[in-house]
Amino acid sequence: MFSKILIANRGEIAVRIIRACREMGIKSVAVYSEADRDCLHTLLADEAICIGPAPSGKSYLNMEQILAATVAMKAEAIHPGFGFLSENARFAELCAKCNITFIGPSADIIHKMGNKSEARKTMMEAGVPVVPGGKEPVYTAEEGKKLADEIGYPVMIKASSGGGGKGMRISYGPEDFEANFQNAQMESIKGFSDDTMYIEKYIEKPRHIEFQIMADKYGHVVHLGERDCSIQRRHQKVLEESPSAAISPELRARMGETAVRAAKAVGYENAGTIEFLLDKHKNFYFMEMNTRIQVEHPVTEMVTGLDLIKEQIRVAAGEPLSISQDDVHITGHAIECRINAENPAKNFMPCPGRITNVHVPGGNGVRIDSHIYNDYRVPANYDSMLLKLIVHGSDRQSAIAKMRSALGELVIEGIETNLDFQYEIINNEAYQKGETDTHFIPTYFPEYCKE
Ligand code: MV4
Repeated sequence: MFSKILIANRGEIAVRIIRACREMGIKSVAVYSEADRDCLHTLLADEAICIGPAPSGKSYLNMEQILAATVAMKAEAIHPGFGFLSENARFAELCAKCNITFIGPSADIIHKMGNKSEARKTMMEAGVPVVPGGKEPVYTAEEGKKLADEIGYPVMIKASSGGGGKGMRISYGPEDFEANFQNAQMESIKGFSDDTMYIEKYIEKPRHIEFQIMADKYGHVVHLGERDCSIQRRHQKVLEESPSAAISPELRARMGETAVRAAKAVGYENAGTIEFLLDKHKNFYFMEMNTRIQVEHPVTEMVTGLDLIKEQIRVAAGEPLSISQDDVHITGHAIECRINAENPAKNFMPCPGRITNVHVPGGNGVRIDSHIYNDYRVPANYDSMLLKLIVHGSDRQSAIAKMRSALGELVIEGIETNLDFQYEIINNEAYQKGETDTHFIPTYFPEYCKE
């Protein structure tokens, strides 16, 4: 086992990883930017080292600086968390070259899955159902239109390097295809320096269902059930839960087996997520694979009883998985609400500033993952997520009741947050009935979706 791990991240997830290290008897090293001297991860780690100025590009994304810090602090491994360098194949490669263990899959796999059209092709060849559409990428509107005419409208035009809805357009018919293709491709060239596009059938009002998988170095792969992440605003997840209200044990078994097959097809190692779209007829289609631990991993931890960060560290150190598929049991229901420093009344504009007072809920089945504290100043340089409130109940209804109660107790003063918006979602009748798809927020909260 490692004796020291450097955490190449900040905030809530860095704190989460420090705690896992401490429980495992592993020393933790925090890295921090000049804006994060007083951030909880900096204060909580066994050691901390400044890696540069506030802008991410000069600190949390500065590969050379982070590798130099790892060598200087004599850490044997780096946990990248999510965001920042977590899905950067070049960084994983550099770690390998420096003889530092990157806690995640190999650079090869990160690279392969980062290319969405290649991932799609790999999955098709492995017999994993993908959204109907082309097998090969396209580079011109002319090629794209030919394919779209074959698939049948509406179609989704997607950038191969895309993510977070960037470089993505719907085309409803041949008359609007070219303009949408050009716009999507231009966005992709600007954002990702890549003109590679692919075309899929447009799935109307799908659910976003993702399966957590975990794999070791010996070819063992397990799935840990699904998370329903359909409630999103502008491609940002707002609330996640496990299990999904839409999935029967039979469907879970089939989708889970598919997720395991997808992971095995690429020789996957460490934690990963297979994203599916689930249509109204309960057909499921592979969409993307995320090669990192995700923000919403706690809901899976609550219903499986596993610690995914510890498991990541163990398999990265060469230990076999601590569980087989038969040991995985989904118990009860978990929901996570992301509490962000943003103002719903002002188009969810980020609202950094000083937190004057925090009071967090507690009790049976209530978990808080956060880095905030009284008098903490939220810097403007980074993501606005402040706190994840996660509850675990015996079933969906009791988890909803627990979340409503916990949200009511949570107090964050001094800055604007989306706490009231989360409360409105939990109290929404359609939400309570489990009627959630990717259009949930625009459908029930149109006032929050004005441009
Ligand atoms: C789709 C889709 C419908 N059909 N692809 C949005 C982000 C990107 N990762 C993929 N996305 C979608 N792809 C096809 N063929 C609908 C979406 C989509 C969506 C997906 C998951 C969660 C929220 C969403 C909101 C709008 C659109």
